[in-house]
Amino acid sequence: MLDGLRARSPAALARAISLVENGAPGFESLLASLHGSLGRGRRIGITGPPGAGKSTLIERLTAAYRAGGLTVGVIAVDPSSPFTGGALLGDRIRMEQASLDPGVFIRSMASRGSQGGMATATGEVADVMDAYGFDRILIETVGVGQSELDVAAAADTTAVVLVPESGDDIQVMKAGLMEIADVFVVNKADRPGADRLRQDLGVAMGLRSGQVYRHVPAHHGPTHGRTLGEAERSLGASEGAERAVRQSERAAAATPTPWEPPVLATVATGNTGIAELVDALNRHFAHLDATGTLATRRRRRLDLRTREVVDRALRRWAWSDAESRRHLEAALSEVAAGRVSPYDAAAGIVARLQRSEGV
Ligand SMILES: Nc1nc2c(ncn2[C@@H]2O[C@H](COP(=O)(O)OP(=O)(O)O)[C@@H](O)[C@H]2O)c(=O)[nH]1
Ligand SMILES: [Mg+2]
Repeated sequence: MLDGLRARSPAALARAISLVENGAPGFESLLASLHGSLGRGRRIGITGPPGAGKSTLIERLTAAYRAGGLTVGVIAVDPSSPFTGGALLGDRIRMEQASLDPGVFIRSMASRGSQGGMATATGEVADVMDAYGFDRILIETVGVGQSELDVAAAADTTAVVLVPESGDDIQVMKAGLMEIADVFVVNKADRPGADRLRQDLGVAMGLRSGQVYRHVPAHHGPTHGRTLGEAERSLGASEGAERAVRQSERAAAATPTPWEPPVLATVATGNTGIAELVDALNRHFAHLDATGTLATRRRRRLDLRTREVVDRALRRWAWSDAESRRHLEAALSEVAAGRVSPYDAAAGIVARLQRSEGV
């Protein structure tokens, strides 16, 4: 399989992705072998409510990247089954037009990954695509819950797609999408209310960056944007004002300019605003790179991945043990009868594992 991947065989890629997605025997050693080839591809999360036009945008983005000579891997994460979900079936039919091109590979992930969280499974499939050599890896998720936010967190750049239909802006604040957005896309800008939504998002972003600046010392006068109490504490009773200003200026120079998520308008079906979106994604990546945030994000990703692999190994170890399963079965009728709590039953199983392995 490794040879096939190195030879850039699409069939080997499809097999490798299935192996990883299903957590089939050997998938972890495959991923371990690929680790040295990672880091070329840029991972871009496209998230937002169902029907916002994420798939249509991805199709347009893919076409734009292909026109620029870049190859594209697409991962569509959808909790509904690809065989029953009508919308996803629609996606597939439209996406398959792109997949006739060998520079594009599209994979729908219906399962949450049998061996762990959806975010981990998605990240592992993205690794395979990265190692294979795709320049851009686009990950579509429906932005509705924590697991989707986790998937988005696994990307280098996250674009949040909204539409000028009822109350998306409010939904965004509630769902935590505001915090993860590097780029906002107001799609269906051909519909009424698009300008209003862009304005609202702009105002919300302004409020957010206001909070960011509150922690950056001001150049002229230390109290601007902060409470007097805070300013006094940071100044100290004996410090001269000039010295405080010099310190503020040094701190401001050392703080990289924060990224302000742009709010773009697109009409995915009309191919409008796509070049601007490509440009915004490029600018964000350049910003990540220049500020060292890219390395930080990727390091955090590897930290999470390593922890997840440990968790997975522990789960496998605990439940592959026949005694653990027997202990659980034996305890269950007591638990069901209300005589033993699940916590006591679990403690018994853990204690037995510790004894048996001499932990
Ligand atoms: N009017 C209009 N419709 C769009 C636009 N973008 C996508 N659509 C339509 O919206 C529907 C949902 O699009 P889809 O890409 O499947 O949304 P997803 O669920 O976010 O992936 C489809 O019927 C698209 O043709 C747009 O910019 N304007
Ligand atoms: Mg879709």
